[in-house]
Amino acid sequence: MEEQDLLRFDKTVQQWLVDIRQTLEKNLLANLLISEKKGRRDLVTNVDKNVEKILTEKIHILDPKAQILGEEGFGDAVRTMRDHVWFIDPIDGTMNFIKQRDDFAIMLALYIEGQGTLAWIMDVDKGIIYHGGPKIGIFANQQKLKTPQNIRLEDGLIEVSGGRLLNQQLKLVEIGRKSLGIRIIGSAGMSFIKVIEGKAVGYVSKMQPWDFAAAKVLLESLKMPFTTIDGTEIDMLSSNTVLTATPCAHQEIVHLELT
Ligand code: 2AM
Ligand code: CA
Ligand code: CA
Ligand code: CA
Repeated sequence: MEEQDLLRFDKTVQQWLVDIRQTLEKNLLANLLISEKKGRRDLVTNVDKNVEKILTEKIHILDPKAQILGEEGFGDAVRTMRDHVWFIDPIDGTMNFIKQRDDFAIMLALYIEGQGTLAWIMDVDKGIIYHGGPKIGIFANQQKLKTPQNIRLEDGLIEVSGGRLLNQQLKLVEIGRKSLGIRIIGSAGMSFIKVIEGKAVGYVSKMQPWDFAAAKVLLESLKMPFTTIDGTEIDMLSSNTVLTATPCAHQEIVHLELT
């Protein structure tokens, strides 16, 4: 895609997000319809579904030939990364959305021929959109972002997933011990934002493609390693234990020996 088309797509999607946020604000106190997916800790609301429906319809108009992979199933059964593939996580951090009304995100990404091309993560509560791509740079709203400082694991806070920690995953516990402290937000998107802003040294969690697709574009564009926890390449069409961190901390974590 030419730079002017990238910029046009970037601007268009940002405006969608601004509009959705405004609608959400107006209706936030209205009735939420909550249902269980795989259990009482895995919930979905009518807002998750509506946001995905709206975004899917808009993408169909903006980019008619694209395939869409969305968490709530309004897109396509995507089996190949050829051509244009969009990823949608309509509400990331649904539990936070339900219980706190903050620390949740809306995430979108566009991959072309398997290459991360454009991405958006909106911190809905703060109204900040982290967006861009390798060709146009990465921004927090209008502000251009730089690569975070390359600090060591020992010198930073590590973001992890609460579910994995409760399962007492050994490597996670060890990573936590080596760091300055563990942080759990309950939204993959919000944890990725901490890494993008250089407030956390890294983030590790098992996730689905819509959980990590946008962050992979943004963080790799900022020259941050983004791999599986073993340091191998991520498969965009299956779940992965994802590790992103400063280059220094990434090496430390990949080579961590369990004692
Ligand atoms: P979600 O809110 O979009 O489902 C903390 O729960 C983080 O892990 C959230 O970003 C959440 O995304 C994600 N997650 C991935 N799989 C999950 C699952 N099975 N149950 C709950 N959260 C999940
Ligand atoms: Ca979910
Ligand atoms: Ca998610
Ligand atoms: Ca979600």
